[in-house]
Amino acid sequence: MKRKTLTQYLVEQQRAEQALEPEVRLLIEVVSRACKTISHAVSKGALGGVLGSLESENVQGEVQKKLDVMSNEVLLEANEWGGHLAAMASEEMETIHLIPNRYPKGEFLLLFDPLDGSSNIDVNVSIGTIFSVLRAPSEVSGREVTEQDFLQKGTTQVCAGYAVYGPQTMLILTIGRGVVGFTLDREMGSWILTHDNMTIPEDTKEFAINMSNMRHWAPPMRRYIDECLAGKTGPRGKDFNMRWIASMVADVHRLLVRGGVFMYPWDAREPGKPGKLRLMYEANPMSMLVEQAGGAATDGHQRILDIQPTALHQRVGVVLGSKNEVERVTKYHHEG
Ligand code: AHM
Ligand code: MG
Repeated sequence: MKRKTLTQYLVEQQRAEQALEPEVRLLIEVVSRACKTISHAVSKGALGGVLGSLESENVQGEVQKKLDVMSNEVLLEANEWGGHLAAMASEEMETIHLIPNRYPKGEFLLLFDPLDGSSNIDVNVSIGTIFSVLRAPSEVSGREVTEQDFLQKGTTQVCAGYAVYGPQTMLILTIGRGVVGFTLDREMGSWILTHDNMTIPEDTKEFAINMSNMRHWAPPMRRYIDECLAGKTGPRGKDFNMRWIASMVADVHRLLVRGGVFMYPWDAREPGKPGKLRLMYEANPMSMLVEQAGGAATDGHQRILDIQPTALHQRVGVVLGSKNEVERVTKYHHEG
């Protein structure tokens, strides 16, 4: 059987009811090509001299790994010249990156976490790249794009996806018509459609959370996990399994393949921050993917995609995955 490539999939989508604009198709092709470059560097590890940290810190005060910075540069360079973007924003950069004047500008805004799961780089555990695409507000033509133009709700995302660099390198994508997965064929250098119509079952017996933070959680979060841990004889009447990879891409990938619920809630270590994960680079694109796969995503109180961002690097609590579990966690938060 002849396998479908990413390009074929995108061309078909473009032809089907004009579901994909040509500029977005180009954008996805360019991002996926950059992810191949990053995948190659990741797989070389110590042989490529890419492991370890730099002296620098990013805007959130986190020490930058060599691969964080390299991946950021790969994505910027790949996307600057194609004429499809108005500007970019990255978890690793303080402010937005404008398209240099020597290149034509397009209608779209690209946001990314160039290398998610940084703490796993040096220990050879799966990591990834997450991206989100917005349409620039129409009034930007004729003026410079500003940070404010990026502050759009997740519901306005045109497409979203991630690449996961694991035992296989995969690209998972939504253009708002379900979720599809491609596996990188390293010999051919092409992305092959291997996971058509990825869906998340409504129920699950598996949760993902960093349990070492339990003592810092709010009471509704503790209640939910306590009930899961009580097993068959507890209020849930079933045993739960737990997984925590500490790379959101890899944890979300597992949900898309076999269901589950992923949580990074608010905790009392930093009471002023709503959570650890970033709304624009992590929570919004993953929430779009999860919803498109039939799951749900909230911050414990409201749908993540409905949150009006107020800052580019805004943080948020995250509860996403199998619908019935996400609804339960959210209900517990409403009950207080
Ligand atoms: P990063 O973007 O700096 O790598 O941080 C985000 C990562 C997520 O991928 C993961 O879910 C979380 O941080 C793990 O955090 P912790 O080490 O606190 O368990
Ligand atoms: Mg990240």
